[in-house]
Amino acid sequence: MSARPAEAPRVRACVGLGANLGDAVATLHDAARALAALPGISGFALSRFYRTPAWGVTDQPDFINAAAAFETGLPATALLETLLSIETALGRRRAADGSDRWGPRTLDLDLLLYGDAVLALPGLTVPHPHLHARAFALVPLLDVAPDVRIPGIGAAVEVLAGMDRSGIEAIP
Ligand code: A4P
Ligand code: MG
Repeated sequence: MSARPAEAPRVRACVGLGANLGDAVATLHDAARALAALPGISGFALSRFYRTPAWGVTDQPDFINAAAAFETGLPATALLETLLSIETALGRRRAADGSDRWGPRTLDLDLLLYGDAVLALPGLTVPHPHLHARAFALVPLLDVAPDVRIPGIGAAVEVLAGMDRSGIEAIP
């Protein structure tokens, strides 16, 4: 019998997409295409696109936000590296001193969930630390993963039910 390499376990990953500089809608479409084209991805789903008021640092343009869900065999750390390289390829530039935290950006890709994993690694926290506090992330997430649970928190749909989602509008 020939030995076959063990297949990596497949996990449903959920990624948040956001942008508020340049042609944000076009950039999010490009980012979604790049995600869907990753090797070994299956079951790719993309949410509607939403216009959302800026959260955190509010004195900046509205964002466009979306979410994607897919099955992958990539480990979470490799997936995050891939997300960061897609951000860079599509024009994201970061301030070296981190002074642009929560500020305007050409593209932000956040690993919201990686199956039911809870990770606290250098440079990678999953679930994304603010997911449960951000309607702009939860609304699109529920388009692609209506049954999803946030480990340690609960069903995403119930978390969103208690939140203010005013100003978040799907783009026709
Ligand atoms: N990092 C750790 N865990 C993760 C994860 N789960 N996903 C690290 C992605 N990155 C993760 O990120 C800084 C570092 O976080 C990364 O290098 C990675 O190693 P960043 O994208 O450079 O910094 P940031 O995005 O400015 O900071 P942060 O805290 O990630 O900001 P957020 O949470 O991304 O928020 N309002 C609206 N309406 N819509 C938005 O999309 N986005 C932000 C940015 C603020 N307000 C917004 C929106
Ligand atoms: Mg980020």
